[in-house]
Amino acid sequence: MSIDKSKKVVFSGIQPSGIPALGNYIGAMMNFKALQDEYDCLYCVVDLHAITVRRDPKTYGDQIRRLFAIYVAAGLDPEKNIIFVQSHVPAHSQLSWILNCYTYVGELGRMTQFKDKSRKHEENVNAGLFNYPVLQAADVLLYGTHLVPVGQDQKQHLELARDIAIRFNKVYGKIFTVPEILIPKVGARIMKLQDPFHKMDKSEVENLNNSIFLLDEPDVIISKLRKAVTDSEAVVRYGEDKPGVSNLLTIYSCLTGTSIPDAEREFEGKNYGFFKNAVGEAAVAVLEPIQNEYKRLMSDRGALDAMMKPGAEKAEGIAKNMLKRVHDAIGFI
Ligand code: AQP
Repeated sequence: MSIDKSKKVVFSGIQPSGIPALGNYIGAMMNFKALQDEYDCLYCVVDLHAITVRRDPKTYGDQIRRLFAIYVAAGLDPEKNIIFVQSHVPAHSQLSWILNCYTYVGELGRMTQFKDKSRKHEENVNAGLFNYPVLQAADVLLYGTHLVPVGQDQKQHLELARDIAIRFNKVYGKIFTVPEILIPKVGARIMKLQDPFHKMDKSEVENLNNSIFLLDEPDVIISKLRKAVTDSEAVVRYGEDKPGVSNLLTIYSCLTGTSIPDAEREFEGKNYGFFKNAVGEAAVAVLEPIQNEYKRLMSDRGALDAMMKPGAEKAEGIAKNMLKRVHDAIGFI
């Protein structure tokens, strides 16, 4: 694919910081898939972002490959989309440095993810963690992106990316497209199964029953959903007073394409055991085919690595042009 000027451009990425969780799938990947026919889409394995936390060099390469394979297995077509690994395109780091000079320390210090992650990784509050949103701005702005499909937690970062683009354009003219943020109406924040007040993460380590990982075996998926926290009302209803049940209803609704009111009607008079089983079956029905395709792709690492090349080359071609425009605008010789 090359960028077709008549189509809008979509960019998004996921960190190879573990096996994606159901939250990543519902909040981000399902939208990636839905957009691929109508837009020119770039989907990135953001491996530079993920090194804000220490990674084991012996396993990091495979973690990156796994996420790439999951993208493809989940239905992102490498012919239709530009699917690539961030570190294969040096322009991301290069533009990131430049944009650092158009971003204020005060803005970065206000980012809630920086505050949360600084608490979570007290022993390694590195400058990369602080500058993370600037690299994200570079990712998006390099491709003239119109739309960025993300979950709710990324809204603040993308608002900053918009501010950086507007600020840069004010000085140098219309260099960057100011991107719109595309957050799903339902499923933008899937919560932990055992603690529905906090978002489900792929880097979950404290309690593995909190997250469903896309490569969990079907019996594990069913068992995690059976153990999900609910309440004592025994009525399948969506409401602020029912965070556990509402989270499960959201998962069911997104995975089956049933609206929340229809799902409530479907489970009227049914007990929580029945409801949780149905959510488990819906998750297995969606994830099992992805897992089978993933296994097939991972069985031939050579072919998988070769699949990464065209995406990186196409992305690099577009990114280099934008970087040149930025350099010219600034006055580099
Ligand atoms: N729980 C979620 N519900 C809906 N969308 C979510 N996203 C993440 N969690 C949820 C969206 O997934 C995309 C990729 O985000 P990421 O790579 O930052 O994933 P993560 O699971 O948040 O990352 P980690 O490594 O597990 O880090 P932390 O410690 O932050 O949890 C984004 O579009 C995101 O919105």
